[in-house]
Amino acid sequence: APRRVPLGIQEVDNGAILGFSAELSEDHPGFHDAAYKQRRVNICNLARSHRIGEPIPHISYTAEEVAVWGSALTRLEHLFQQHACKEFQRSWPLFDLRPDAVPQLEDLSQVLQGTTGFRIRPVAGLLHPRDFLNGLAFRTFHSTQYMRHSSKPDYTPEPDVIHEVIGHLPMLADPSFASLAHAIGVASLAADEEQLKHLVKLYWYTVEFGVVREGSDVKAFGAGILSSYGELQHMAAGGAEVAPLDVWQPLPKISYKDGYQKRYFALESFEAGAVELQAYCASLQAGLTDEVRRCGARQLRA
Ligand code: H2B
Ligand code: FE
Repeated sequence: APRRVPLGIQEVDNGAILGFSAELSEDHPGFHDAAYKQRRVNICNLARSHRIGEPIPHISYTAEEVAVWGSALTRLEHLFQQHACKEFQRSWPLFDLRPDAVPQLEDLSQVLQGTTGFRIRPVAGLLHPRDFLNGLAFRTFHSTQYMRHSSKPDYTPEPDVIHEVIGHLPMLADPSFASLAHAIGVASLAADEEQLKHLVKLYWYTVEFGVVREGSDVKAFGAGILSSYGELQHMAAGGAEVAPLDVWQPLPKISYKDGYQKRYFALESFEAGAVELQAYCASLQAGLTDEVRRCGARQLRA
């Protein structure tokens, strides 16, 4: 059957969870912790039963979870002034994040709606890439609500509430960045499987691991950098190559497990990045700009 293109966020499935969900894999830091796994099941069930339009369920975080949150926040915050891009720093105070309490997604969603109109929808784990990107088309960010395992406070093999809130939300509150994320989302609606693979890479090397030029400096805007103390230091220390992003060129394979990135892709600005992404996205709409589309397809095959 042909794939049904969702017409609204209600038609985007939030139940297709990849990899981890509540059943953790053997190499997950919480694999041997039965209480942690039960906690995950409970929080995941809340996400599964959430309906669009309802408030996001309130979670009472435990003292242990608050401690993990607080230490991540405190350590990261010290690095932002020097290494986070100016858009991130401008949005940061809006969310009023404090080390002594894990913020509630419902409150954060309200803040976000007042800036770029993006809203948060809770999700049980790593969502299927097509559904995740489709959500962005409707200005919806799917966010997990559980905390990483306390034995590895600096590491998580999957998205958790620290990654989503500290890494993603400040950027989504920025109008230029929000339009870039929205452009990727809209393109995903029309994308076939091959095009989707490229979009997932574009998302990965911008929204997750992107850097942006500010004069002669390179600053982080990707959530995977900004929510990881180790990755941010790695980037700040010039530990990786920095290449310009060309949306038409094939991008390296994504790995969730190879440690820090070996190469970052840099935007000249979010405005320029959004324009290029929109051109690529337009080329995915069959018949719209044949010339551009052929040129894009040729480059992607090369
Ligand atoms: N799911 C969740 N819950 N958070 C993410 O940040 C996320 C996701 N990112 N699914 C997506 C996939 C991304 O890595 C790309 C589109 O695959
Ligand atoms: Fe992410």
